[in-house]
Amino acid sequence: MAHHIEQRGFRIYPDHLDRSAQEALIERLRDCLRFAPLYQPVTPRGQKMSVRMSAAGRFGWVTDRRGYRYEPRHPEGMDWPPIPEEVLAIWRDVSGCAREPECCLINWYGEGARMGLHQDKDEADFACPVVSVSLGDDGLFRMGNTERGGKTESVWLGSGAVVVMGGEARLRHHGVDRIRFGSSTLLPQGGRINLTLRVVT
Ligand SMILES: O=C(O)CCC(=O)C(=O)O
Repeated sequence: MAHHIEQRGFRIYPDHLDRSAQEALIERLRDCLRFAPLYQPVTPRGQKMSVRMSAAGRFGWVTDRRGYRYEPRHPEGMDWPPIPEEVLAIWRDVSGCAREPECCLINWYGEGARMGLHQDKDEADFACPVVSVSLGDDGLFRMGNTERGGKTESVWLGSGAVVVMGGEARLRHHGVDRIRFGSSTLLPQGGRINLTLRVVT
C-alpha cells in the first residue's frame, strides 16, 4: 500500500491503484454499467444533478422528488449488480472495518460536472467509514466541517487515489468543485468516475 496523507481526518492515499489495477477496475465497472446503466439523478427540490449515477451492491443510493435514500433496485427496476471483487479488495485494504460495504455508489463526472458540499448521513452506522476511489480525470475535492459553513481545504484527487472518510471525517461536509476534463488517459472519452463504498444498515 502506498503512502498516505491525513487532512481533517480524511485519509488520502494518492497512488493506491497503479495503472493496470485502474484499467482492470474500469473493465469491471463497464460490466456493472451494462447491467445497471448510469442515469441522471434529480434532487428532492427538483434540480438535475450534473453527475450521472449508478450503483452496485445490495443497495444503491438514489435521489428523486421523494428524497435521498438507499434502494434495493435501480430506478429502472433491475437489481443492482454485485460489487466487483477488486473493489471489495480496496475496502479490505484501507477501511479498517470488519463489515463489508453494502453499496458501491458509482458517480460519473463529465465535463463541467461537480458535486456540492454535503454530508453522507443516510447510513445507519457512522462507525463504518465511507471509502472513495477516483478513476480518470483529476477532481478537486473539498473538505469542510461537520457543521455547515466554516473554512474548507481542497486537494486534487488523481486517478487511482483512495480516500477513507472515517472517524472525525465521517460526518464532515465534502464535495467536488470541478474536474480537469481530459487530464487523464484512463477513460478514452475523458471524464471522472468516483466510487464510494458504504455500509448502509
Ligand atoms: O467524487 C468524489 O470524490 C466524492 C463523491 C461524494 O462525495 C459522494 O458520493 O458522496
